Amino acid sequence: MRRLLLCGFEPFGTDSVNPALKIIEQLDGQTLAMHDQPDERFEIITCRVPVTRYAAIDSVIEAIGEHAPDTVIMLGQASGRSAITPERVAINLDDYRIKDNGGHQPVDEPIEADGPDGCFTTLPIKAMVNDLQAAGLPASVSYTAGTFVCNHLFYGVQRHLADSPIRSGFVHIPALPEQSVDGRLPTMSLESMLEGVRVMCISAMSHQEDARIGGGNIS
Ligand code: PCA
Repeated sequence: MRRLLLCGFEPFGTDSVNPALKIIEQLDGQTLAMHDQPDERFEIITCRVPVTRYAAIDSVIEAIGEHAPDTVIMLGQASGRSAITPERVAINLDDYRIKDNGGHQPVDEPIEADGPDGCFTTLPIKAMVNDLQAAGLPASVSYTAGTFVCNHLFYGVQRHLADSPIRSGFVHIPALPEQSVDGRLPTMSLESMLEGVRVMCISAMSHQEDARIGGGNIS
């Protein structure tokens, strides 16, 4: 059976939960059917990722070696976002506003000395956003994954898989309602995010080519 590796970060900063971790815990071991091919199923395997520079990349590279997936989707929380946002690009820069869970706080350091400035996702992100929106879920392409550990992991995994047929990319998800009890952050329910991640997994496994849909930001 084909396999999709779904990676989710642990809690970090002042948060005691991370929706990414809750999602991978619930989807671990599930099988899903491809678009329009109910008989063809694939399995979701998962990887719990520490919010620590380099250790995060190592944990996903190890899981890729162990499970030989077709596709890798990495999930992280982006507090303040109100939609599910597949990321277009990772940049070769660590600039942390807070310490990671290992106590590191690099300022303006490259992730890979002499590595390329940026790496693009190899997931069909416009098709994924289209499928999310068709399912009634708020979604848009994001053109920055930030400069903290999510971008760091995204960059490291894209570099590791640069010459591989395995497709990979990163998706930021909003905070959970319980992370915004003062109502200051936009949130999304765990049920909606679970549905969204299922939709994205099926979409990524089903679309060999990305959809050609106009988009981008003007700002
Ligand atoms: N979000 C952080 C790191 C871990 C996570 O879930 C980020 O956006 O960099």
